Amino acid sequence: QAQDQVYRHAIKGLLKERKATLVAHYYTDPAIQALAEETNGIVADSLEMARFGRDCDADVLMVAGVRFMGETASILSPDKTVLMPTTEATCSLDIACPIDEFSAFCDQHPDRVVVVYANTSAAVKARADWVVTSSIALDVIEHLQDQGKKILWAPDRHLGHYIQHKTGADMILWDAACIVHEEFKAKGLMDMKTLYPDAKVLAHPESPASVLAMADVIGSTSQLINAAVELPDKTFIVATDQGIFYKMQQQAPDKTLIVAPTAGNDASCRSCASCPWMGMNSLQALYESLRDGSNRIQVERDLAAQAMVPLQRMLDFSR
Ligand code: CIZ
Ligand code: SF4
Repeated sequence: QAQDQVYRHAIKGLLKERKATLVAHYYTDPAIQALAEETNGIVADSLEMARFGRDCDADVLMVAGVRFMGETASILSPDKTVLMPTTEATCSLDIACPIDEFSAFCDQHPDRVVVVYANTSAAVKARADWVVTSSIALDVIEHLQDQGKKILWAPDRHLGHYIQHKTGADMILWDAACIVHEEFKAKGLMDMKTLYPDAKVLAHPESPASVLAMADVIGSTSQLINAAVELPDKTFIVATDQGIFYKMQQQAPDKTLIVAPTAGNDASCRSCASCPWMGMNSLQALYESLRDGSNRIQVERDLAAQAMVPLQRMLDFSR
């Protein structure tokens, strides 16, 4: 705790000195989210992180999150130095969608518009027609559906399935999942609802269909936070990474927030609603990266230019 105070103080000094802005995801350590807020940075979902990073006036962006978020920042802000507390923080969706296999899959379906989730490598984005985040995925697919397009969706199959179910769009799905959301269990949720009969269920669409079927609100991180604030209910069971509770409780201080159950017992719970890669963003790692200018993220120029096309489409669409 005392050590944390030392890091917090040192990080604040270095952010000023380096003209750096801290951009943190909702799933990172609350201590890092608080620092971002106290230093005119931002705590946000991946779409807002990208936009804020691009538009803010800083020489250095310190991106606390997972690797694709640093890559996106680098692509959108070529004139800023992008650092991360760690370059080891990846994502099970990114891992499960390697560019060679993905590109071959796209080649097999030349008649389809390629839509990829933001949680992918720069190379996968460069192969796509559209990039989307969970906050705008439904709107983009509806827009493409209105134009009569057939869609190839990657990588999250739960989110893809949810959108397909909701819109009836013609979609084929890549087969990958988020190790955190995949662990939420309908059976456990059922039991929890009998314990809290008045609670409303808020779920991220990366959760399995059986969990989504029990949800009162399905949405991206920012949409779930808004729901907790705006709905009149007092108690919410929340199926997404626990990191979100920092911001959700701050915005909805009078609400009771409960983490949705993961696998039935601790032994079989791999992530327990807490992303191991997001968890690598420690105060110490952040401090050292900022002090040394280490863990710089740079996307090669030609690749960045290609990935920029579907990213720009996303940003223009969401405006
Ligand atoms: O699960 C993730 O990594 C999310 C929700 C990313 C995002 O879009 O903010
Ligand atoms: Fe990837 Fe899931 Fe972690 Fe988000 S929470 S970074 S989707 S593994």
